[in-house]
Amino acid sequence: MGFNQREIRVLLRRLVCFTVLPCMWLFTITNRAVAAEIEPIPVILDTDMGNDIDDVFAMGILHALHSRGECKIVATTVSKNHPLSGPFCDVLNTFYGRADIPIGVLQTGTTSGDGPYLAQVMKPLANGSPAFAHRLQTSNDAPNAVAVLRRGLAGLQDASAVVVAIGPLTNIRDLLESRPDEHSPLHGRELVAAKVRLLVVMAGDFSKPKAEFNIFSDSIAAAKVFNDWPGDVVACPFEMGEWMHYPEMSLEKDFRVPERHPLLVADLATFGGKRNGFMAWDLVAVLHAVRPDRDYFNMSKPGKIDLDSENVTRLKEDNEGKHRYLIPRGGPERVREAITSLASQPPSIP
Ligand SMILES: [Ca+2]
Repeated sequence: MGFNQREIRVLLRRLVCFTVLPCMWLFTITNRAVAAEIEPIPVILDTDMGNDIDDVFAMGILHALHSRGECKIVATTVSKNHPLSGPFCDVLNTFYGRADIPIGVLQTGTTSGDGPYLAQVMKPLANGSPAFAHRLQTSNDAPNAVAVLRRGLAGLQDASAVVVAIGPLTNIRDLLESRPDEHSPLHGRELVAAKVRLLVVMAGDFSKPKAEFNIFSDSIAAAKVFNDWPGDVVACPFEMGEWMHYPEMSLEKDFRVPERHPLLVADLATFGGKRNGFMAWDLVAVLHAVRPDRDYFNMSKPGKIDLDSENVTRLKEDNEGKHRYLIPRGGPERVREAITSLASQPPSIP
């Protein structure tokens, strides 16, 4: 039995309609779904680099997540007004192959001490050359942190950014109160409402009535942020660092390349070789900021975080509230493996 030309055309048309087109449609939506899933999260890190060692490793983790395509570091801002805090961030950005990430520094912060490792890491070698490559020589040459925050946010898609603050909340408060400028016609709070989908802060202590460093170092700023931030806030409180220690074994065994590693030099300067690991507050905050949906942690009920007269943080539960805080979930092994693998991941340029 044969087909005439008209019958062949009808058969071909049906073949295209019922097989080829559905396959193309399925291929397109599958590709879109995959693309949406792997779109890197734009992240802004605000750090008091120089006060504690965990900021150093948290920044290392963030760069590892950037290298893996999970996030894109849009800007680094510094909430510690020390001349070497900005250059130290430049060292880490450069070490990980991203010297072009903008760095902003506040000029009148509440913590300005030398800290344990800034001078040691930035100390030149015996021949006078820098131990680690960097361009920024002093924080005084860096632009103001709020200008960098505003410029970074203004260039992002709406509701896309995650801001992670791992120091006193001075810059974050100043961002909220910032006025329209050449970067955006929006007031700071409007700009945040438009661009930021999540603020993660290492702040507070919900397990005992105790004032935590990032809160009491600038409690006015902290209160302002908890009262006025327009979107969702997740706090990584002090007790998460008690639960999650960065283990000594990782420092000894995981860092193989290159020979001089700024994370290890900073760790050595901090502990003088007597390594016992350290509380990983800021590492937990950064991990949650980029991977909020991995069930690493339990979450409190929603509510509103307030400070009392002693700067103790408390969450008043409210189903409509936008604040939550992280709670340990079982044993620390799974999170410990994630943070040690990421912190020791060799630098690479994606
Ligand atoms: Ca910190």
